[in-house]
Amino acid sequence: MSISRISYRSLAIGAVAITAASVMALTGCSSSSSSSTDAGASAAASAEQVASVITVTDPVTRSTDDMSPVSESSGKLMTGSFMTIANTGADDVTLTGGSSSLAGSIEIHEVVDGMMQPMAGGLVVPAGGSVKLKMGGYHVMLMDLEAPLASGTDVPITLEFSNGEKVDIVAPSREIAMDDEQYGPDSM
Ligand SMILES: [Cu+2]
Repeated sequence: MSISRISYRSLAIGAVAITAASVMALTGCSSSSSSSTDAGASAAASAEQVASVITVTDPVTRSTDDMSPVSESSGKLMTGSFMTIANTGADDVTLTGGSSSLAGSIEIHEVVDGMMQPMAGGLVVPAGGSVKLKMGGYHVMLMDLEAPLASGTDVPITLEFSNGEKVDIVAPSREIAMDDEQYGPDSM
């Protein structure tokens, strides 16, 4: 059993106890019910927090050009975002999807035999390990771009993980060759 599960359980018990106290205060004639309600609300908010085990480094997005793939259904451009995702937790965590204000939707892709395809089960980030997303490998696919993506654009992305964690990143766009394995800040 992990430490985080123990703390969740104790938080949940605390929230129940405070809720009961609030009900008693409301049903009685006490004038201090407002402070009890505030305590219950903050305890509930704490119980909803997710232990943070995911870190994302060196995010970057490929700016679009005439090599960029186009959605057959919508006719809109798509492009990939690349980064390194690390998991400091004791359990594997899966990148399941995400969203971006610049894209209609987001998919998690892998490249098999030179063809990219969605990963139905998401991308597993192993406990205590990391996964590098890169050209020709795993990537976050920004589907149905609202507009062509010029180099130097800040691309906001929210990544969603199987442990309930949501990570907001900015993956600035830059020109990346289709066969470029070097895309990090050091190679600019
Ligand atoms: Cu893709």
